Amino acid sequence: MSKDGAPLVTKTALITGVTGQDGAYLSKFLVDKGYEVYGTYRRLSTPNFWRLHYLNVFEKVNLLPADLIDVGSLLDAIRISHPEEVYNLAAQSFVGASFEQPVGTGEMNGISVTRLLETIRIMNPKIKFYQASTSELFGSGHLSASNEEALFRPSSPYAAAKLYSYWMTKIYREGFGIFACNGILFNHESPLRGLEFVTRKISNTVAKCALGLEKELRLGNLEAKRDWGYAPEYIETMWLMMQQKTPDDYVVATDDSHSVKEFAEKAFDVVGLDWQEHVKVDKKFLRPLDVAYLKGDSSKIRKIGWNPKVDFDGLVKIMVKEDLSRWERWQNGERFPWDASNYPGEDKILSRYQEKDK
Ligand code: NAP
Ligand code: F7E
Repeated sequence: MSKDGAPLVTKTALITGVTGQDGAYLSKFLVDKGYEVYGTYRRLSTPNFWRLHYLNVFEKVNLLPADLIDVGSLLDAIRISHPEEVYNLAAQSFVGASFEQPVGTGEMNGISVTRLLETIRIMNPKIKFYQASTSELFGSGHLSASNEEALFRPSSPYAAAKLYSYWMTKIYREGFGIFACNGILFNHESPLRGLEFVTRKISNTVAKCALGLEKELRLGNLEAKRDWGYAPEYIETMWLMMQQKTPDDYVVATDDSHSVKEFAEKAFDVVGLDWQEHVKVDKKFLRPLDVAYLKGDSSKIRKIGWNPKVDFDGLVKIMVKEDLSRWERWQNGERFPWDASNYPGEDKILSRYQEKDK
């Protein structure tokens, strides 16, 4: 029995991309439900388990080395873990980088998903499969909220690759009878978000500005609008979809949209600073193509019991306060698993498609 007296589930799940934001939150969520959790990670020269440590779940996850590009490692991951549910979260997840590495992104976010679906079809077609699809599928040109029926107009190599894997997931469901779902998740953020994504870039830099460690926040397209939600609430929908009688695709969103400028303004407000004194526009952060506006219509997933609580203001506060507290602890000599203290910032990084101004 769990702490609150509810019976514990005794299922086994395999999560690909367990070291990422969603992988870490989903691991904790499933471990708390009583799942036996296996997670794949790829070999890196420096281990990257800080998020699992941060959530105190590292010891409870069984780690399996695997790269989605390498079919043998997928076969072994399934053979060793015997999962009932596979959550495919591993991806090259940064849209900006997909313009610089379009081939690798296509391989990783497109073909690799078919590789994993084939592994499941051949080894055990009863395994349920969750695919991390994305609001980027909707792309440019939408003026109102997008639901599951909205048109897809991908505007990046990232989105084009994810569109292929979205369709392959449907094809394996309809053609081979696999329980396969697409979670079409809009942007979801948290203090565990990667530092290159705009929300965490803002919250981290705002915290540093508040402590006098930084003066400027350099951003690209301030007018872009996104439907930003809170990641720990979003990962619950992944599980929820997999517990339904029939597999299906669901949009997950707050159904509200705000600009990058509004995010920055609110974030500086949290620490009592004026955003206009710190934010500078830098062409380096403009993409060859950008999606101007995204807003979701998540009525379908709400009908099966999803009820998120954190709104835009709440999200900005959570992120800024957590980054502020981390920098304060760090300045006081405390050492803990965390990414920002080792991050050089993006000034160090040159762009291949946008020459740095001479
Ligand atoms: P994330 O923090 O960037 O995590 C991505 C994970 O994929 C990391 O564990 C990463 O490993 C792993 N990975 C990358 N390349 C790999 C490879 N070749 N082989 C094996 N693993 C590899 O992303 P996230 O925000 O958690 O997103 C999870 C999934 O949801 C992704 O598929 C993303 O595209 C999708 N998605 C995200 C959002 C969002 O707003 N967060 C919205 C819609 C969809 P390393 O730690 O080694 O890099
Ligand atoms: O950009 C603009 C940028 O990189 C958001 C991924 O999780 O969500 C994410 O993709 C917006 C874009 O996220 C900067 O041009 C302005 O319009 O935080 P982002 P994303 O591209 O929306 C979707 C749903 C996913 O599936 C992806 O995996 O912000 N922006 N200035 C900037 N963006 C960044 N990164 N850095 C800037 O300086």
